[in-house]
Amino acid sequence: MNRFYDVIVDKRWVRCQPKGQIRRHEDAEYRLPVIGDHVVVELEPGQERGVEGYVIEILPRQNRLMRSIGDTRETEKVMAANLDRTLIVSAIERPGLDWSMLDRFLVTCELLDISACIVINKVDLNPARLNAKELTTYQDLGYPVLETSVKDNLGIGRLQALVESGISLFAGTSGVGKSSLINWLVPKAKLVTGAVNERSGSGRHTTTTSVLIPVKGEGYLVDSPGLRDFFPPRVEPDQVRFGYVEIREAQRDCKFTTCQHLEEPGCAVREAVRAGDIAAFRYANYRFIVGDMMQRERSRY
Ligand SMILES: Nc1nc2c(ncn2[C@@H]2O[C@H](COP(=O)(O)OP(=O)(O)OP(=O)(O)O)[C@@H](O)[C@H]2O)c(=O)[nH]1
Ligand SMILES: [Mg+2]
Ligand SMILES: [Zn+2]
Repeated sequence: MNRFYDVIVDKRWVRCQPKGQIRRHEDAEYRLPVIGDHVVVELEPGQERGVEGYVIEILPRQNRLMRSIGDTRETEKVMAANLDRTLIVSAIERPGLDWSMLDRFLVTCELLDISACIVINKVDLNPARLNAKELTTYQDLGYPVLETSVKDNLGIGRLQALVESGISLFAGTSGVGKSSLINWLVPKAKLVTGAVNERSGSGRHTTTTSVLIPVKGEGYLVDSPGLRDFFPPRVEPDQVRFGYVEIREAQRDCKFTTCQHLEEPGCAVREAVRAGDIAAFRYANYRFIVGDMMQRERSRY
């Protein structure tokens, strides 16, 4: 695979290729550079057309965003590294909101210790949808929720303030407006954006590779290709509970410290769901993810 990696060296973009040795790294995660990586390059211009250097080492990552892919989610993929935040972008319509996917994304960020923000774009298409009770739930849990419309020029100030430092990854389904939002923040980025299929309401996977875009100040934005779906990387089923802010809090009162909040007696989490203190849709997603992790554990052996 002859992929190129554009690396910033002394404020200048340098086109590089990975050197063979990194493919033999003992940790499979470190065999391919991902966006956001800090790398060691060997400058060697003129070796091959357009190539100015080689990536010889990937420095240890402060964090990395991962997801599982494949029908049985057997493969794990590192999406980006050294992120200061992930902006999970959804559209109010075309395509519409998918709360379970958003939830799986948020849980992943919690488990991997990456701060997550929720961006609801295209509010011009149906402002009334902003009253959805799920959005209030997320706000109450402490997640920043930004409402934007590129078309009506709404919400740019808050978005700008949020991304002015550090690395911000824009992620989400195809067609939600990730590239449009980045163009709005950095007009000279001139990213290609694509229309959404009128009939199916789904995007067309316009962005095909992740790109890093410097933003005024000292921040970087990462545009990424639209995801068809999103599943967390594999964790022990009994770790999923740590991905839920409100479950972490409520489980202190469970009878057993090992409680997974499924059928155990004296479960404070299920009690909180009954009382309406924990949103039923969040708990339902929790059960789904735990079930999925159990299933994956079984299919490994
Ligand atoms: N009505 C409306 N349309 C928008 C808004 N933001 C983006 N769009 C349109 O939505 C379509 C998809 O936008 P993109 O920016 O290409 O979406 P994307 O998330 O980058 O899609 P992929 O690259 O395929 O993942 C384009 O036709 C945009 O013009 C908005 O706030 N309101
Ligand atoms: Mg795009
Ligand atoms: Zn419990």
